[in-house]
Amino acid sequence: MKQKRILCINDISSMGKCSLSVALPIISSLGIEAVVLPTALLSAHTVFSGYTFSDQTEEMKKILNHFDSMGEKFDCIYTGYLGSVKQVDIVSDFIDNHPESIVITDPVMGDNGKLYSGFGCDYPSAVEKLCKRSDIILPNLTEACLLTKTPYIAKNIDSDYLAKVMDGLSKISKKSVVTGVKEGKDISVYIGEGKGKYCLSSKSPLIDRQFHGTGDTFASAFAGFFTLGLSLEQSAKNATEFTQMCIEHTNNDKDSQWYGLRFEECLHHLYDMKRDASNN
Ligand code: PXL
Repeated sequence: MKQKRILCINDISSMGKCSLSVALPIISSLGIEAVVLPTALLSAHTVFSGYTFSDQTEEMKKILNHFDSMGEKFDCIYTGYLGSVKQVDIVSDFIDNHPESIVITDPVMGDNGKLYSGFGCDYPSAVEKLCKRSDIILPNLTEACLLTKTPYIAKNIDSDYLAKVMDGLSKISKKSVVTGVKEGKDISVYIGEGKGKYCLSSKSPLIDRQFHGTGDTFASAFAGFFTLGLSLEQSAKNATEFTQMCIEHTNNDKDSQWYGLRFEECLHHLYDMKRDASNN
């Protein structure tokens, strides 16, 4: 079978595992070629104070033009952290010229009800334009609220509130997978596939500790499984299970807090999940 190929558009943070340093190993572990397009080079992710930031907008244009001059095609275009409105436009134009690709967008822009530092208040509406070009979007609840202009609620989410958010997302993208929905002592993932059509994908006990890079881990695993041909539901389940394993493993290490998930020691589970999928 021809090897699948994903174009991963995301930043590279030297320290604090997230973005490309998570996407590359996860996608490669699934046997997929990961072609990486860095949007920015940071010394550490933006939750560390004093991080350095080198914007790669000009380089991105040159790299994408080079790919196009070679006639390169991608099974999937998976986007994460984009540094600016301008970058969103560059990526949107590239997507418009590549209708053959599945487009999976993780609209990385915030967590815990807040925009990440470095993004202006015009950023969510630019990301909305990108989401409208996507087959599937993978927001956390904060990002879902920013996209749908719904006030963020941190916990005890009820069904009316959830219906409002999911219906709002259905106007932006055909399919969405929303992570980080806190319901009582649990944390859930929901799948939306049109107005009034949403369902619970998974519910796990909430570990009340902040882990960095969980969204990137989930999105990378999801993009990988979906590109391999698994259904939306199964891709979301596998990505959740893998992320959960990484969280539990990291939770045993009290010093790991801001340095991201200890996903490296869990990568072999991806191989098992892929094998189980092909045996079914
Ligand atoms: O994990 C999301 C993410 C990606 N990239 C950068 C970040 C963050 C979250 O803080 O700062 C640079």
